[in-house]
Amino acid sequence: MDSNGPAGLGHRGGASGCPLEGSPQSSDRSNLVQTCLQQFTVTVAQLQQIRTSLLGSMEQALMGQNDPAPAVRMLPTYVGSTPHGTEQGDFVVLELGATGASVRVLWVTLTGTEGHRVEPRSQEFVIPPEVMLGPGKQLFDFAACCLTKFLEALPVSNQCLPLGFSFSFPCHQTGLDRSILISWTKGFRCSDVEGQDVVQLLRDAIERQGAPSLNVVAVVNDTVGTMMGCDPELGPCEIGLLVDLGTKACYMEETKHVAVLGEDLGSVCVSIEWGSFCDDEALGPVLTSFDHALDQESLDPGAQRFEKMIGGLHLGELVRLVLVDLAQRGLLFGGCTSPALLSQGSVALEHVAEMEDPSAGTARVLAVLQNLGLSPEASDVELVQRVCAAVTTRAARLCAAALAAILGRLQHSREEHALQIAVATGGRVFERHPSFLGLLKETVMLLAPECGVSFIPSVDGGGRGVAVVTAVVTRLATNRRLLEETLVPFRLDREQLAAVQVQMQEAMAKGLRGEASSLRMLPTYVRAVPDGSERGDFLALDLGGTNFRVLLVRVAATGVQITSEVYTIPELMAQGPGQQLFDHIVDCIVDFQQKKGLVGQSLPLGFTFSFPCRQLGLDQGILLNWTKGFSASDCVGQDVVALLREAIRRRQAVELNVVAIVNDTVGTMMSCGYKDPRCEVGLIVGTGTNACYMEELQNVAGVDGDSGHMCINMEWGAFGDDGTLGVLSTHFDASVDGASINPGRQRFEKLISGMYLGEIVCHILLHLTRLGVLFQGQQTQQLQARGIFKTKFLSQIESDSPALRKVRDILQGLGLSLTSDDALIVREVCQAVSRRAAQLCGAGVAAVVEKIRENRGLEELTVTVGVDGTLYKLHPHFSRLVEATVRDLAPRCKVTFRQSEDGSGKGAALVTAVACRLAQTPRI
Ligand code: 0WK
Ligand code: BGC
Ligand code: BGC
Repeated sequence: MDSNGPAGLGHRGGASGCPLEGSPQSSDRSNLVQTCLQQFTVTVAQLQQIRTSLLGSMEQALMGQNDPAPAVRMLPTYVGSTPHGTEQGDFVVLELGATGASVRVLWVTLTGTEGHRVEPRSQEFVIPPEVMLGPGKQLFDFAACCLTKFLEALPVSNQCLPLGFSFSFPCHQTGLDRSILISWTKGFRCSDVEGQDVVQLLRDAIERQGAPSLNVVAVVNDTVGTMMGCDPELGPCEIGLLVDLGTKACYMEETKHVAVLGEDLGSVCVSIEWGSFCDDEALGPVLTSFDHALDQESLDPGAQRFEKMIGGLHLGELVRLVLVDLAQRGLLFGGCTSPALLSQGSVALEHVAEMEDPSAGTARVLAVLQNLGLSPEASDVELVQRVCAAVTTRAARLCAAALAAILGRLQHSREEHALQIAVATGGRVFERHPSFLGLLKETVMLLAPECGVSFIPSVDGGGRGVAVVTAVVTRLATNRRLLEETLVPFRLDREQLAAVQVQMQEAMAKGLRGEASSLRMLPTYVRAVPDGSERGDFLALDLGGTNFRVLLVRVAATGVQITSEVYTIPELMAQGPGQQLFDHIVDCIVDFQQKKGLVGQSLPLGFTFSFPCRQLGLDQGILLNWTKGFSASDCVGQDVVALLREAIRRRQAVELNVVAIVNDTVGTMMSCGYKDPRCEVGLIVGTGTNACYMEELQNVAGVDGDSGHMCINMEWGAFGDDGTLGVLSTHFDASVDGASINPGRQRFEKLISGMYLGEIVCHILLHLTRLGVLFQGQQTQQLQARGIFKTKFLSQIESDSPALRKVRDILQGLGLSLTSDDALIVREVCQAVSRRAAQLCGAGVAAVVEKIRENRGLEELTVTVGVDGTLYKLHPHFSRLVEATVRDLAPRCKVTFRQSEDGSGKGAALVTAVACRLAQTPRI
């Protein structure tokens, strides 16, 4: 046995354990003691190595790599946001394991930002050793019993009290109220608990005890409680550091870096079970024989090696082992020991803290040693204090190296070298030891000088923090319930969708028969899709979508070539005098002709006019009403081709031959039909929405002929204007409709199309803010502004990762500050609104293709739908949801959705080309 380590008991010294002869001289003694204590010195290089190794293990564990098993566990806690101080209410907190061999029950009243701070009431119950080592059921019954005793003393009404369970052992948490114990630490060894959900065990015990109605809302580890208990004025703290009997830390990590979570849900508190850190290379050199001896005599040899060098449960024992060794080597207490000194655990943290307390002085040290049955000499005092300091200094420095590893992790994940961060500290080693925090700070400065770290002691051992987590969880649960209640009307089931399909088919039939129906089913005089023999140059106009386009379309044997220009229609013009609007259209055509060298050429022109028009012929369309934010005067009831021709006339020296007016759905169908002759349906889901399809002429009242087909513009945007969709419409939809320039009209469109989805989302966000579910209930002017929440935001927010960064950017762009919970809720609202829109659109398409199938008496129909529109094309999930709904509601139709590449301008040109071809073909 080397001279610098613990010796076996009893084979050295006299009856009272004192040596027979000649202790070394005091100077030698001091050097020999110094040599012994040298072992506890950890160099900066060793600390750096420990830091690096710990950081490596942390990142390995975060990435979910298990081979080899990481030396530390990184356990997500499901706590996603640091408190924002608005938490309110009364909460019961049960602490098990945070305070060692005792259970602590607290009553915490949170008063939000306004209220004054209310001191928690608490009571501590010592756990009998046999309960700490006995059956788990007994331990949880003991805890439930403590709860009952504590609450009996309080004037609690019988309302159900939210309880936060602080359980401070390594656990796999699978939810805010579900946590599986991995292994006991800190002297606990109850049976039948490891591998169990400790929340369920507590709930069962509370039930067995018949304790007053307590609702275990959340399970929290003491480090999380410490971090969450951080005074919001001083914090927020993003690291929780606990050195009590055990030691551990937690910090806020980006969820996308936590493999088991695997999604970008903002940040989550991850607790680091670093007590088990034991990298031989890094830690081996600093482990002393005293550490090995302590480990061997512990309940869990080989486990929690790092904790056994830092935790308050072990510091006293380490000091004791060194004192015994030094005494038995005659370097202390005259070589005398005492039964107390020789008995494990006789030197506690409190003793060490007292003996190191500079203000306590020699007297206190002597008193402690005498209580241990020793008769120390004055010279022993200084040596004993040095032993204490050696052990605790090492502990503080090792703890600092571990903290520096977290700082390194955050510097990395936040790409912030000069990290500024607040650390909440808790635990008796911090509270009781005079210099532990100071040593730790000093060492952190050494290891991470670039970081600005502030240390904020937790005020009441994390109890308040656990209550805050419980409050946050309760708030989140309430928010979830309120969110569900708000969004449930948007979650349409198959039955509701099938009902929409049937109602639409009925409205189609009525409209075709010319009966009263919200679907006008307008004949378009387009009887066939192009057959590929069309040729020539054509001008096309495309008005009614996001952009107004003028196109030159060259149809040749080799295909179709398009050149186009985009022009804007200012809102003022769209809502101004009709004459001004059509003059502007002609101005754009002239500008286009000049740019493309077409001046003086009178090319046949096809006009895509995406508004409801009763067509009296291919080149005659009476505008029935405006939609989509247009309301130009003196147009409704007019033939828009005539209006265009008048504008051309007003602009002398312009020759234009307007041949056809088509709806954008028809243009889209024709454009896709040019490549795919099965394309017999046109669908637009953009600013507005609508569909057309090839109907049997015999079914179209008011149009001569009963053979062949005609394309019908359904104007399905107006579906439900007769109230049929009333059941589906929510008060948010009613608000959007009420605020629109055409209230009561285009109800189906207002549930589906791009002009309105953003508005619907905005109204829901305002509603949820009023309920306090969002943005901490802070109403903001910005969101009140009409049209502020663009529909394109839905596409951006719902496009998978990094969803939440996008949500933040967008809402911060609107001047809103938000938490990650807010971001998640906003995304869920967007998903609910767009999903409903896509499903309703799918129900509409299902009605149309089923109509065609029934028209043709087919068992199975194969058909293509030509689609255009920004929402359908750009939203990440919209098209897939539409297609899935059609597959579900029209299983006997094999439907291909073909996105139009060139827009409906090409379609308008093709309709014009067909008209020109037919005009040249002599009628037989
Ligand atoms: C592009 C078509 C145009 C149609 C538009 C609809 O060429 O005729 O009106 O799509 O989509 P929006 O631009 O309204 O999103
Ligand atoms: C436990 C941790 C706990 C820490 C401080 C450790 O022994 O494993 O879960 O947070 O002690 O109480
Ligand atoms: C119009 C339709 C058009 C659709 C898509 C609706 O508002 O009434 O004619 O097809 O928008 O642009």
